[in-house]
Amino acid sequence: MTIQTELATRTAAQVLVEQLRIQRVSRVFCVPGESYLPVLDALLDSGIAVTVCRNEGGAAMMAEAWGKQTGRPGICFVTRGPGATNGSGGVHIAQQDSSPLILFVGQVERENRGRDAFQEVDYRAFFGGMAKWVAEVNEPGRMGEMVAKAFSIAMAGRQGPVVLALPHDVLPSVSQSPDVPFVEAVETVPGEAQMAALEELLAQSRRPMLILGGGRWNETAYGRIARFAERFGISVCTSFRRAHLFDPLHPNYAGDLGLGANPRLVARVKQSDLVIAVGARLNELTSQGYTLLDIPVPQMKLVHVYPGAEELGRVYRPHLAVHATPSAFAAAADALKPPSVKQDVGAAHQDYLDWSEKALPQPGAVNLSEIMLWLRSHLPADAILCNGAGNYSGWIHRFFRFRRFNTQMATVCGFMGYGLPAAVAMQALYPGRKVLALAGDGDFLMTGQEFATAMQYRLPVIVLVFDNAMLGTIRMHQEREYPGRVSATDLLNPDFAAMARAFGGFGATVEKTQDFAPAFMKAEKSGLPALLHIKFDAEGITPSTTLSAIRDRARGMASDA
Ligand SMILES: Cc1ncc(C[n+]2csc(CCOP(=O)(O)OP(=O)(O)O)c2C)c(N)n1
Repeated sequence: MTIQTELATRTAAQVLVEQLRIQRVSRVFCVPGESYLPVLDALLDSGIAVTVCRNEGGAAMMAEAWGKQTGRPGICFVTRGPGATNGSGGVHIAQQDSSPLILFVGQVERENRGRDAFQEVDYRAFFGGMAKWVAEVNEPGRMGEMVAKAFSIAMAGRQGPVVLALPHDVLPSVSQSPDVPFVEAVETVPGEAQMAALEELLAQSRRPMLILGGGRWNETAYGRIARFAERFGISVCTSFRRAHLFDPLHPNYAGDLGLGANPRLVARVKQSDLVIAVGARLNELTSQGYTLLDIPVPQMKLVHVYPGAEELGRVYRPHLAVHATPSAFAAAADALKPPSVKQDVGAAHQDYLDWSEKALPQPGAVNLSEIMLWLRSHLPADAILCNGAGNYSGWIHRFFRFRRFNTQMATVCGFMGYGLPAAVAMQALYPGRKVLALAGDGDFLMTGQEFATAMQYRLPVIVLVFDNAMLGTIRMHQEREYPGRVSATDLLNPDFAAMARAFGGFGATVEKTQDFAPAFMKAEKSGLPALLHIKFDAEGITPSTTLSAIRDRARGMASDA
């Protein structure tokens, strides 16, 4: 058969899958549906691994995590209305976290569009405000072009999600679509004049501060930005859930901005005379509820380096706006000449060490800061920690140390249920590395069924479920605003360890701090997907305060009023 006849007899689904191969996709995540059977069939002979998940929410989170980690779109396939709506969480995460993701969704036959046909959804309306691009491939002959475009858009500038709908009748149709070559992400580099202006600003600054965040980093840029900070004597902090962008034990590290940030760090940033934000949007949590920098004109000089032009000036008026990827900026910063006098970064680093060094007391028999301290000394530096949302994550932020690039996998948008799917994706990506999922009790059961996916693919993730028998974060807000009035935040939990065992994995319960290390080592030794059910006292609601203290304070304030 000649190439010409092969091309002439391909279906649109085969073109799609060939395009994924050309884009060097090695794995896709899905929940199957009858709406896209031709794609599932084409995947069989493609050499692309398929991970079948238990819920589209989990599948889309896995794909998002893949994209966040690799910088190239994670790929997720879901069926029509039920699949697409279940999977929408992954699209929201990819948008807020700036991760490249392509969600392929089934769609009704073209001739039935608009009839409210079985499971029909208007995807442009549904995903319109979240995705960078939503389209339907209505011409089989344009499949290759559309898929390649999805890759370009998802990876360009500020990365994000793309949704491509696949009408049922298009997929098996013969397609004359030509293949499209491998798509590289577009780099934007800082101009010489901008770098000269930055050099000037640095020469004048006495209290400069780098804030690192966002996507479009790589290992090389990670090394370069550290050298830049070192050569210029600049303190460095990381934005919410991007702590892995700088080695916390580097003498220039000043700490992690986000939920539960060190007040001394917050004060230091507020008082700096030059903030250089690289890749960070300075979102609501990083900016401490938009209080760190004045809006629209910050109190200090702001150099904002960002890969998407539309972000520059959207919230903050920068003194110097640099439309560049963090990796291109880091390369250019390497070439800058440092001033003769370097600023002292020692005090800021000491503040960080003082804040995170030692475990704090906590009510009850389980101390989460001690567990974090044990993990940080026990785990290899390249271990990946994935988590969802909940107050338990405050102990990770404060006490764990992400010593390597891209080892923190958590959502900027605080999406519950993210930890396990992200861990499954990371373990599939890096079979030889240690991967942990950390979750609250509420958090875990949002996507806990993906433990079956870990079992199915023999992915030995270790899940830590921190169980305080409540939705602690919301309870904390409740006690603050409606003291003593507990509404919808108590949980009656299952025996999580038994649940893990029922799935075929390893499960153990931890009720005392000293039981954690042996249980963890047994979990490692099992070689199975494992779960440690850690029961701790609900009183210890954050690393630094208790529920009763919050309630008493709120009552005191109410009686003062
Ligand atoms: C998908 C989703 N639903 C709801 C919320 C709101 N929310 C944030 S934290 C939280 C409670 C988390 O409870 P748990 O997992 O038990 O952790 P804890 O706060 O007790 O440590 C809720 C409901 C959210 N962030 N994400």
